[in-house]
Amino acid sequence: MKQAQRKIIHIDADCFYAAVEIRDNPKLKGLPIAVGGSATRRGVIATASYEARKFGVRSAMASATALKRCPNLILIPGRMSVYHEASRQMRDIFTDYTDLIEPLSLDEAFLDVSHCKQCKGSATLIAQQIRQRIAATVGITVSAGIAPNKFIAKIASDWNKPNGQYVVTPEQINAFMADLPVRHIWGVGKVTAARLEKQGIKTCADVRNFDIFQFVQLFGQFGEHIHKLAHGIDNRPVVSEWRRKSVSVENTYEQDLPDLRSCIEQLPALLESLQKRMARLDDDYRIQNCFIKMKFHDFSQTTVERQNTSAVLADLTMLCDEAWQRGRIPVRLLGIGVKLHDLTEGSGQLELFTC
Ligand code: TTP
Repeated sequence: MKQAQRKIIHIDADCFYAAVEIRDNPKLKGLPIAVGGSATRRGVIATASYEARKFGVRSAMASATALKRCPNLILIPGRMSVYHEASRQMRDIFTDYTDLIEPLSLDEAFLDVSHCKQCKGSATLIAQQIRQRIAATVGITVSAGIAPNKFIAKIASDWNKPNGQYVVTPEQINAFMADLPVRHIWGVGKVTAARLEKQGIKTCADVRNFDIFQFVQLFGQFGEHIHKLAHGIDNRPVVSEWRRKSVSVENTYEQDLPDLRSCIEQLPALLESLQKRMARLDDDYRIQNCFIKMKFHDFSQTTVERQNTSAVLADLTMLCDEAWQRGRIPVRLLGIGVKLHDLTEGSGQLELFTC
């Protein structure tokens, strides 16, 4: 049976740590900066701004070498907790489009948007929107590759870096792959590239001159892997290890909701948005209970959560009443949500005990 065409987006932030530092200290903009350990303590560079890269400063280089190449380099110690927060904000945006998210590192992830309904289902437009939202919310730029599989999407995200995106449609795969140097194939390092070159193989088009049996003879099982990827074939799914704990929606009102009745009047609209989000969950989730969040005019905030409640109007109304009684002043924000039980959790352990 023919597999349905997948739509994969690979998102990769541009000089991630350095971009976060520039965001938090705009005076650094346009200057050669790097995040890394001190040269006097044999530190290494984690990443460098594009201005520093012009001098040959690279990730994993000794900071002492980097300073030799670029004497005006501004070396900044890393702030991991800030990078983690930026990463979390990015992921929050991804989850608005799909739950099939496979993070590769703090600043990089695959998204399978094959079933995403936003932007009329166009992966190109979804990527554009995600990039705009990250720029507006996180304050850094990211690049994206859009393709029918992970392998090509990852290569494509580098094509228009920084702050750009590149699309490879199914029809364009052949042409896109032909000129691609074999070193771009995942798993092909310097040694394999040299071995391939000995056989006169420099590009994916050269690989395609061989049939798969010849290739397996020459390079063993790895040859099959190279041969498939050189044809742009990669059926690896996006594996999302991350599972949701809750789903929620909220709204900040232009004008405060003055009393309990006006809060209750907002519940049906919120419930409708929540149900839309819940419809995107897979079958392995069960609702544990329901909660409501209320932020009052004076910015104080309360959350009410009760066991055995569900995403139905009657339960929400009861929770809303309870939340309101805690403040009894106008409300600026109202949110509702459900806590989830994940049936896949602990399934590995079960297998250990079942014969
Ligand atoms: P990368 O995505 O490899 O690179 P980058 O985001 O800095 O730049 P580019 O625009 O070329 O993608 O790495 C992401 C972050 O991971 C990077 O900002 C710093 C960190 N990192 C290290 O700490 N050590 C390393 O050797 C590398 C490669 C990255």
